[in-house]
Amino acid sequence: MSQLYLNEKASRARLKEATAAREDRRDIVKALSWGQVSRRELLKLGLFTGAGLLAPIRGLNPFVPSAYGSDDLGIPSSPLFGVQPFTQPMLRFDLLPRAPMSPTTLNPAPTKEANTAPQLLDPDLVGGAHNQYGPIEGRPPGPDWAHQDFERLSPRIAVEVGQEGARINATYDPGCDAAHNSGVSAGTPCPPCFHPQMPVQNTTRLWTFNGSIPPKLMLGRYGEPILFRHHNRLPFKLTSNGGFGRHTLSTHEHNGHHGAENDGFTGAFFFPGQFYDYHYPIVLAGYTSLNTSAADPFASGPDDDDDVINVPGDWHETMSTHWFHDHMFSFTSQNVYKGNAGMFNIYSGLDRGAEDIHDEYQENGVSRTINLRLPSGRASSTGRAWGNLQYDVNLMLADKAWDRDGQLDFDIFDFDGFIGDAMTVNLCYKPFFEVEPRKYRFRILNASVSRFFKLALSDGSPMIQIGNDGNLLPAPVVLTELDEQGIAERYDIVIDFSRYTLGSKVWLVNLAEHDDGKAPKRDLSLAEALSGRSDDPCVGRFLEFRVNRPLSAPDQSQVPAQLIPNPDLSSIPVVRERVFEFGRGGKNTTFDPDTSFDGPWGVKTDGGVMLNADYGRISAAPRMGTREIWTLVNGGGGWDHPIHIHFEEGQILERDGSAANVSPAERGRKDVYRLRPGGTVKITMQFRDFAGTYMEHCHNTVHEDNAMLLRWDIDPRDGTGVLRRLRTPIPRPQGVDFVDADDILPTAEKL
Ligand SMILES: [Cu+2]
Repeated sequence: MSQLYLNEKASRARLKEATAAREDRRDIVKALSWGQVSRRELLKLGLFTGAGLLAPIRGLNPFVPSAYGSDDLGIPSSPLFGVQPFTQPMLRFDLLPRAPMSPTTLNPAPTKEANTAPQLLDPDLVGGAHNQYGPIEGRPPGPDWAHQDFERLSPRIAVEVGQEGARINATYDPGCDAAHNSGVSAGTPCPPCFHPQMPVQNTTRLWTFNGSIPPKLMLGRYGEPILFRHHNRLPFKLTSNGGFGRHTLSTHEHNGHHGAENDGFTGAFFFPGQFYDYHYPIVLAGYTSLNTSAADPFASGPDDDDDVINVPGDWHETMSTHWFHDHMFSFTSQNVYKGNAGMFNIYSGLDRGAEDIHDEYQENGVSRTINLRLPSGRASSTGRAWGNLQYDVNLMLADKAWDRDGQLDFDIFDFDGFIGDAMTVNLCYKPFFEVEPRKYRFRILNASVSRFFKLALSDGSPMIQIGNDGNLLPAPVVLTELDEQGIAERYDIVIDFSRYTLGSKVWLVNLAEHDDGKAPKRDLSLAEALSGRSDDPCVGRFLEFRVNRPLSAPDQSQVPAQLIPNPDLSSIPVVRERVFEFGRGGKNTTFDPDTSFDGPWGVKTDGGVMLNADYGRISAAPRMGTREIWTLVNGGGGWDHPIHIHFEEGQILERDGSAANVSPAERGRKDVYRLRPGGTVKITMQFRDFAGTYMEHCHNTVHEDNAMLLRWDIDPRDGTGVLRRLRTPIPRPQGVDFVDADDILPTAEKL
C-alpha cells in the first residue's frame, strides 16, 4: 500500500520534490491564516479543485503519486533527531492554580455584563491606527451575554490563565508527588519541546495555556462555581503566527452545562490584549426544576472534610471528565493543534477523587453509599478529601507533525482532515509512565485534528471502561479493545496493574490505521498493530507502562457494578424531532463576510439544503424546558463524522435504526456521536436551565472549519413564551457590534 508520509527509504529526488511541495502548501496555509486569500480565491487560482482537493500540480497534492514512480505519496516524515520511543517520562498535566474568590482576587473584579472599560489598542491590532480604544473584556456586551444566574451561582474560585507563545514552565505542578509522576517532581523546569532531545518550540509555533507544557488541568467540584478569566496574550500582529493559527480565541468548556455566554460560541471571540470572563457554575442539569431543595445527598459535591454538600438538580446528570479548547470560527483545527487544549476534572459526591472515603449511611433502614471509590488516591495520606490524582491520570492523545527543524507544523492536503505522523501523549513523544501494581483510572482524551484511535493493551488483557465523554457509564464495561475513539471523545478506563509482576512492562497500543483524514482506513488486529508493518507511524505502541513502583499502600479503590444510571426520561414528552444530515456539497447562501464560510462541508436540517456554516443563521430553536429527539445522519462518501452537540448531554436511542446496535460502552450520556461511514445515530436531549446561542458541528475540526457547523438557539426564558430572536455578535477590537440573524430557517420557527 501507499503511505502519506514518506519514510527514510524514499529517494533523494522524491524527498526533494515532496519538500518543495510541502513548502508550497505551507505558503497556502500561511496565506489563508493571514486572511490574504480565501478558499474561493484558491479555487479560482486553480490550486484547489471544486471537490476541495489540492490540484494535482507540481506535487502539491500529496495523494497524487509522484513522477518518480514511487508507490509512496508525498509528505516528508517528521524528523525524530535520533530519539527512540519510551525514553522520556510522560509529564502529567500541570494543575491550574485555584484562588478562592474575594473582592480583590481578580483585578478588575468580574461583572455580570461584560466589562467594557476602554483601553488603548495596540496599532498592530488595528492596521497601524493610533489612538484607537476598545473594551478590556471581549465578551459581547449587554444583557444578552450577561452571566445567567450570576448572583445565585456567584463564583467562589478564580482560575486565571493566559494564552501565550511557548516558554519554559517554571511552576510545574502535577498535583502529586514525584513517585506518581515517573520521578518528575513539582517545580521541575519543563522546556516547550516534545522530547528533551528534540528542539525547543518557537514562541510562534506552540500557543498554549500559560505558554507552557505539559497541558493544563483544572479541578472543580459541584456546588463551587468557577470564574475562568482567560487573557489573550497572543501577538497583536495577525501575521506573527508561525504560518498557522489565528490570534483571536473563543474558549469552549466541552461540554459544560453553562449559559451560552460561557460556551465559547464560535462567533464570540476575543482579541490579543483582552480577557474574557467565563462563568462555569458547575451545576447538575435540571437544577432549576428537579431536586430544587437539594435534599438528595447523591446530588452533591465533596466538601473539605470527607463529607458532601448537597446541590440541586438530577444526580443522574453528574459529570466527571471535560476538556476545554479553542472554538475560533474556521480556525479551530489550527488553534487546538497549536496547543489550545486543557482538561477539566469535575468532582462530585459520587466521583470524589478519594478512594478511601467510606460513606455508608442508613436511610429508611436501607444502607446507601455515595462515594463510588474509583481509583484516585487516599485522603488519609494526602489530607485531601477530593481530587486526589496519584492513581487518576489524564492522558491527552494527539498526532503531530513537525518540519525539518523540529518545529510544529500544520499541513493542508485536502478538506478531509489533517493527520500527523508523530504520536504524543500529554505533548510528549511516545513516553513511559511508571505505575504501582494496582488499579489506575485513565481519563483518555482524543485531542487530534482528524485522527481516530482504537486502544488496546499490548498483552491483550482487559480494561474496564467506566466513562464515555463527560459521564460515568451506568455500569462498567470490560473490553480487550476499546471502541474507536473519535476526536474530542473521552474514554475513562481502569487498568488493573496488580496482575503484573514488579519490573514488567505493558504498552498502550493504537489499532486504528489511517492513510488520510476521512476515517480510519481499518482497525488492525493487535498482532498486526504490534508487528511494526503498518505504514502509519501512529499505529502500534505509543505509551509504555513500567510496573516498577512498589505498592505504597493497599489499593482501596473499587469499580462498583453500578456507576451512574441514566436519567429516566419516560415521563418527559418529546415535543419535536429533527434530522441533521452531515455531508459534502455544502453551499453558502448568505455570503456574510463576517459570519459565513465557504467549504465543501455542510449540514442539512430537516431535509433542507446542505448549508455551509454561518453563525448568523439560526437552524433550530428548541423551547426552554423541553425534550426533543434528534437524528444525526452521515451523508455518505466514506467519511466518519464525530458530531458534537453543545450544552446538554444526550442519550443514544438507536444506531442505524436499532437500539441493539448501541454498544454497552456508549449507553451512558454523551456529547460526541460518531456516525461511522453511512451511519445514523438517534439521540434524545433536553434543553434546560440556561438560554442562548449554541452550536453543533463535526469534531473532525478540518470539517468543522470548512464549514460543517450550525447554530441553534434556546428560546430565551423571558416568561412571555414568545420567541425572541437573539442577535449575532460581530467582534472587533474596538468593541462588539450586534446584527440581526442573516437567516432563520423555517426549522427554527416556533411550533
Ligand atoms: Cu466530519
